[in-house]
Amino acid sequence: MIAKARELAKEFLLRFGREPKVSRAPGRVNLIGEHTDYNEGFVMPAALEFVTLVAAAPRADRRLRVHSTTLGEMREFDLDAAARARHDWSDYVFGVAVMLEKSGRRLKGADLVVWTDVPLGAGLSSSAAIEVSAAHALLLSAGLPFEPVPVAKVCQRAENDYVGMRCGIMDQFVSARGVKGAALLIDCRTLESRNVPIAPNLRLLIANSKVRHQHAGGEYNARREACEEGVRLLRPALGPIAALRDVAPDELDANRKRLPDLIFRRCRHIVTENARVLEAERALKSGDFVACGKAMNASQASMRDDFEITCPEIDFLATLAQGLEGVYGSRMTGGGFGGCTVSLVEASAVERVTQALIDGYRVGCGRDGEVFVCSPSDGAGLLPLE
Ligand code: GAF
Repeated sequence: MIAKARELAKEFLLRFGREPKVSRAPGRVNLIGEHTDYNEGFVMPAALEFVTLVAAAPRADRRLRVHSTTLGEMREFDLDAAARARHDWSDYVFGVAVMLEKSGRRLKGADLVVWTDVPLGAGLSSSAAIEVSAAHALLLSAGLPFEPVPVAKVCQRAENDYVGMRCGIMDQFVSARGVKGAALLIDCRTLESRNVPIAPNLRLLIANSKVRHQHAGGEYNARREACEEGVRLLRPALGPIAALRDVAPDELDANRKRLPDLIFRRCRHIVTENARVLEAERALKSGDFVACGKAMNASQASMRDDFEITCPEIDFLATLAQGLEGVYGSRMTGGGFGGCTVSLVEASAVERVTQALIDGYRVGCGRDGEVFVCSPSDGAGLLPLE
């Protein structure tokens, strides 16, 4: 990555005629805890080695100029002019700039060059990676500190209010605050996190189905609304609950008749998923990998049957992995409707499992997937160029 950062710095020098600093922020894989973040519940993601780099240097005025090496496009933005989303990649950068300023952080103008190797549209949080990396670069250019959790909240706000996606805090949090060699158990209500080390004999294997359903954004927001509706309907029975985080699985069961079946099933996914995240944390910390795998498999079934956010290709990959020797558990990771699965695998089985997934997917779904091992990495930071 340092070689890539140097290359990017050179490109910056050629384009803008001065030396930049290079910020990095990773994408993520979520081990377990899907759609629980905006229900104020628990999640357990890890930061990936795939990152977005932003080379940046301050300007004397209040203009931002951003070049994407991936798309070969340049966009400009005036920090003092009215903010208007353009509905393209630059919204992630300018949205973050707008929200940093709204949070009281006075920015300087800057030139930026962006590069990424986070697979786009694969459910591995390419958007959080660009937001957090841009935030790091903009703050550095302005001589302001990068505080991971507050900055993650600003980036989430950029996505909610500028880009228009009602995401939770998970992706930005782990991109800002991830820890090498560990997943993070994040309490999305208190925003406290605990490191959950991944044992040396384990590997996180990601299988990219290369399927992405077009209506994913609308379906995501619809799931969020269903959860909010569940809370409204449960309040008369359970008192002043703020979110599904406050509902235990047996309380939900006891009030089943208060909810339409669809809303009940959406809520059941969330309340049981929260319990599974805590069980997976316990299991990983005590070396009980079989129990962790069981929780992952149950999560996959719940996403498929209750929350209905999987798709046939993802179900195929997860079921295939679950039946292979050396695999403890497998499930879809991320927002859903395509993207990737994550499997917890014995290190010694990685090659065999990888081949079985590639071959099986081609035969079973007629598609070429992609499988890679993920080593949990650190969250955002400055890359040394020396
Ligand atoms: C997307 C969102 F951005 C996250 O906040 C989270 O809700 C996730 O989907 C589902 O767990 O990545």
